[in-house]
Amino acid sequence: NRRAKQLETVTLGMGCFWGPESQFGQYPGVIRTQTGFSGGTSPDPTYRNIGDHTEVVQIVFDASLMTYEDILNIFWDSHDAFKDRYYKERQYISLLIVHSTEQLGKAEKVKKERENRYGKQIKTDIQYDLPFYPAEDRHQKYFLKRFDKATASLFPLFSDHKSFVHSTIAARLNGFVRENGRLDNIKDEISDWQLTKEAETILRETLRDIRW
Ligand code: MHO
Repeated sequence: NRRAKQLETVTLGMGCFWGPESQFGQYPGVIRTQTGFSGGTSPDPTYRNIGDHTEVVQIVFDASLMTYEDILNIFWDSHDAFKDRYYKERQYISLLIVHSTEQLGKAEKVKKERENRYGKQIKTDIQYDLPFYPAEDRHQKYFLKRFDKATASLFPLFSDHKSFVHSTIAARLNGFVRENGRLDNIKDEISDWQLTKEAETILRETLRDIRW
């Protein structure tokens, strides 16, 4: 795989962050996913002390495989951004953090196209490059961690919990356990991940253990 990667970050609030982390984890253009909090002003947000922040998923994607517009369309297709009010103040609002003026321009354009298509105003709160605070470990790769055996065999492949969370493998499997993504596609990708033979064997066994 000699293609030059073009890494870009996107930060999305679309309800409880467990779901979107799993959903976006399936796409071959997605390199890494992480849950967290953003969009507010209160210092050091946590799940129990979220203040005026919103649950978000932060995604690093490869723009040579998937465009920012693709991500925006998946984002707006996958939650109701036409509502004025959301359950629990700002915790579950529709939020888009843009990380560059280029992203802002594209976001405005896609938003307008969709508003014309649906004849309704999109209420997504669009903010410029606000800080992202990672959520607690237990909220990272939440659905994958429901599979005790799979998690136990994957953990030793990583030096620490953070590198597990940041891995493409964990992102894909966290999608896969929720029926996001296909087993064949993941198997095809495994050789791109430059794993050791041992790690590859563990991963193939883990895949066999989960979902069925
Ligand atoms: N426990 C909540 C949502 C969790 S999400 C991390 C529920 O299932 O209603 O906000």
